[in-house]
Amino acid sequence: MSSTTLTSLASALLSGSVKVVDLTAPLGPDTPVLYLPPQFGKNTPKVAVHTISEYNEDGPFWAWNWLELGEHTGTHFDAPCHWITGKDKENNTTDTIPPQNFVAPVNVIDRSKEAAENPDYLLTVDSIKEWEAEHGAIEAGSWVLMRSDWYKRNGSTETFLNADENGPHSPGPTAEAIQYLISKNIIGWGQETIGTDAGSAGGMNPPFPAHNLMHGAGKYGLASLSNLDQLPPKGAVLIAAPLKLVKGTGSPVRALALIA
Ligand code: 23J
Ligand code: MN
Repeated sequence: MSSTTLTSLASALLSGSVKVVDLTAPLGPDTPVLYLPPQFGKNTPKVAVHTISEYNEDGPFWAWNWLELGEHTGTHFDAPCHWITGKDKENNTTDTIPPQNFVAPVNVIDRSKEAAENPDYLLTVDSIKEWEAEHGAIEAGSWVLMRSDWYKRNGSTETFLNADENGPHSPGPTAEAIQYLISKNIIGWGQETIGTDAGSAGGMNPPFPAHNLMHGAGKYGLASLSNLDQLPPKGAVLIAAPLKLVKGTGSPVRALALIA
């Protein structure tokens, strides 16, 4: 790569012709967290912020806090070791993933209309192929994100999880769609809902296919993304780096996109 590429990027950032879009939801005690029914075991806690000092007798000139925070909370990254299918993959933890993988091109499939009409909407292989016919092929090494505008519900756990007596209702991919994306050798799959899978995914084959299949292929996930309505279908660059947690299975991220 020539140095002029970076020089022109730097000046484009300064002039504002390249913009930075924040794809991150606010992270705090009100952040919705996943709820799994008892047959699936334990749940992750809500965020808690504990004050150490606040310019007082506990620290006269400074304020600082410590956090109680699940790895899979808010806008977050799923590492391959998160799922049993990815547990023996190379470089499958947040501290061993090559940093080159944290910056990549991004494809955004807008299915917000479909999700508004049907909260159980599932993205299919045919629907991805239609998108490719219109916008161009999904290239190896790129992210694929589904826009659903679901992030607009993240102010409340009830609207975000959207559960009734039959379980949660939120959009996501079919197992076949994930298989297709893996065949394209993408770097990862992400969406705006609480996790990378649909609300109905516990009953799919395999259960939670975005987790099972993507991580089994050594690939990554991004969940609870925001503001995907500000991205073009193609041409943006996604920056999403998890904390370098030792043996981490995932991590909250500040996900950013560069758009021109
Ligand atoms: C554990 C079990 C099921 C799911 C998840 C975690 C997530 O969505 C996650 O945050 O990885 S669906
Ligand atoms: Mn996760």
